[in-house]
Amino acid sequence: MAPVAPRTGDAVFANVERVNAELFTLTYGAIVRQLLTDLEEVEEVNKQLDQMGYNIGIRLIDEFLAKSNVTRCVDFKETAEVIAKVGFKMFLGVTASVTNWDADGTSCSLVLEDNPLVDFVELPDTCQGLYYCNILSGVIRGALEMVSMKTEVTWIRDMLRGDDAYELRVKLLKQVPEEYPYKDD
Ligand code: MYR
Repeated sequence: MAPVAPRTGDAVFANVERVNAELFTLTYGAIVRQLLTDLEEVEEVNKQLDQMGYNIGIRLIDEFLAKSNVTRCVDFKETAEVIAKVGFKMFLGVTASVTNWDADGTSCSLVLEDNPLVDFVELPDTCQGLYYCNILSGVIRGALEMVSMKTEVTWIRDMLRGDDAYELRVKLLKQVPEEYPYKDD
């Protein structure tokens, strides 16, 4: 019998990460399914997923800033790149492309070719109108609000609805200037 070769640390870690990712994906699916059962209306499920994401986003920003060492972005264009390349990588394990900027640089699209949230997912016809990944729009909205940016985040394309990619539109509505905490005398 061939001896059992010990797996290297890297191989074990990669396996643990894969299992964690699958567990995360399946858990998210179970949450969506439960919301569909409890709330019945797909519109209500969309709202609830967005709100859950927002609640996560307002907390997750601290972890993001602490772990990423990202400093203040010079403008919204840099912020969008940071979300797409650093934020998505950190929390979803994938990156997004930033495209379709509007003329004044306050609206852009984040396009995901690969979306781990939808592995194993197939939506039945009864779920028409569901934005399955709506938690993500809420996360981005919540996280940005904590760094003084009010945004509107909406889905433009969704592969679960037959589109060719996942595309989120992020629109900067208002940048609240941070207050200087001390009074000048
Ligand atoms: C700043 O200018 O203060 C830095 C702003 C960086 C904001 C980054 C927000 C990260 C959001 C992560 C979203 C992950 C979605 C899965």
